[in-house]
Amino acid sequence: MNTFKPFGAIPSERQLKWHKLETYGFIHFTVNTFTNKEWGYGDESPKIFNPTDFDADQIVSAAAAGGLKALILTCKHHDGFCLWPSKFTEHSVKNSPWKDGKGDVVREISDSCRKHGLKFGVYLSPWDRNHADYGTPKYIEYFRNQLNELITQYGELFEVWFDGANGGDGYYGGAMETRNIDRKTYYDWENTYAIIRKNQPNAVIFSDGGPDIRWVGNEHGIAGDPCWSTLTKEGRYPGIGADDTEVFSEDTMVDAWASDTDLLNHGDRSGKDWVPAECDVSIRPGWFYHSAEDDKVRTPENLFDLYLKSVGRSCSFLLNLPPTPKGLLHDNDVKSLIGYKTLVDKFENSNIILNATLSASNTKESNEFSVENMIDNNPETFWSTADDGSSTWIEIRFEEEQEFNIIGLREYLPLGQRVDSFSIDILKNSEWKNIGTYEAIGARRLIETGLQKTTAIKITFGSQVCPAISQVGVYKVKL
Ligand code: FUL
Repeated sequence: MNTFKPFGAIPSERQLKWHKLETYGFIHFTVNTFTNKEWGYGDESPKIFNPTDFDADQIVSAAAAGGLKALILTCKHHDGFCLWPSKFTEHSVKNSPWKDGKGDVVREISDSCRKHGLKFGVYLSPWDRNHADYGTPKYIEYFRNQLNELITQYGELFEVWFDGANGGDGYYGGAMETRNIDRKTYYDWENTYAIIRKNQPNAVIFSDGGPDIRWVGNEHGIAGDPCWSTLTKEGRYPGIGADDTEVFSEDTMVDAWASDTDLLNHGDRSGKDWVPAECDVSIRPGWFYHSAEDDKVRTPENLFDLYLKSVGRSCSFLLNLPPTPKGLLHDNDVKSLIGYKTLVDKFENSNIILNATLSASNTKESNEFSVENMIDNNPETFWSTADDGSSTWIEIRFEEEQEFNIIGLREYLPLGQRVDSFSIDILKNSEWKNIGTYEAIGARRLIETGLQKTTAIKITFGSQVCPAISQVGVYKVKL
């Protein structure tokens, strides 16, 4: 529709689809759910995996009620136990008493996701503390065989998730030793990614090194301010930030990436590639279910705050929901999730932009790029100005004084992240008063301005090329 030249790195088709999801969930479920651990050593008997009331629909419908658009399941965590009956190992559900060894958690969750209109993704831990061959080329064959099963047998996937924790002590078929691998070369990532590209061209691949989606550098669900969607991918791979001599453990794993976390948290404005961040966090302190944490479930208010600090900083919000040993989500988690969705809905419904009159410093050519494009609810249309890259602005005027505490903006992503900075002014006693200056917009920017009262808001953009703004909103929520 336009004659624009994109600015800097731009997203791929699969990344554009992913950007639309914004919030989705993680399901951490494995032998750890039954041993009350976070990381299994790999020596757990498959017999302990026996969820008495497993109900994929209860889990998926709760996620849907929380507004989540997709789920990623830990098909295999570091302990190596497979939630599907893989042909390539005995260490799976086929040797557990659950459904007499005929069950398949991956099948049930993926089917239920489709039934409830959610997309489905897989977590396959590259590290396997159970497998005797871990550390040798034979394990890579095994790992790829498993990847192949997951990407060919469970329908379309939206995301494939690779953890950076690779190597350390484990059971390893009885060897009970520490095995370290060269994270850069061992998995031959380029050829491993190629298997996914061939079978699941729409799936984004996640790791702390990209290639499509990057880790945000912490497990608290909080993106940096600003958080650019760009970064240079060259030389990056899962586990890149980790010190190779580091032996991972449950306690040190997050700190292990310390050297790289700042870059992941903020991105790089001059990065050559589009690699947006995903903010993962659990609804409870642990990734797996522990009954001792039943009263430590995040509140709806806390989840909404994380939404503002993830989706509102141009990233996705990946919220973990761990099933209990019964194979269900706990009531406390479900309640919180529904409360959170109510807050998100209230926020969206508080947008008063349709009561306003919009104007701008100038508008590019015809009506095709008019200010109305920012309030038409159509992500494919946008406002833009003459191509001079100087500072440009929009004005939002109300007939009567209005209260607000959040300003929202979206850029039209196919043209790249064009805006460097923007500042917000409000009209006070006939004069403009600045209430803040910020960097980066991207997929969605939500700015908490503190409670403001005014009849007019002016947003001035600083950019090297004309901006392409697809949405503006003015909201008032209880924070
Ligand atoms: C980490 C893992 O080690 C945790 O157990 C969890 O799966 C989290 C999402 O990623 O790196």
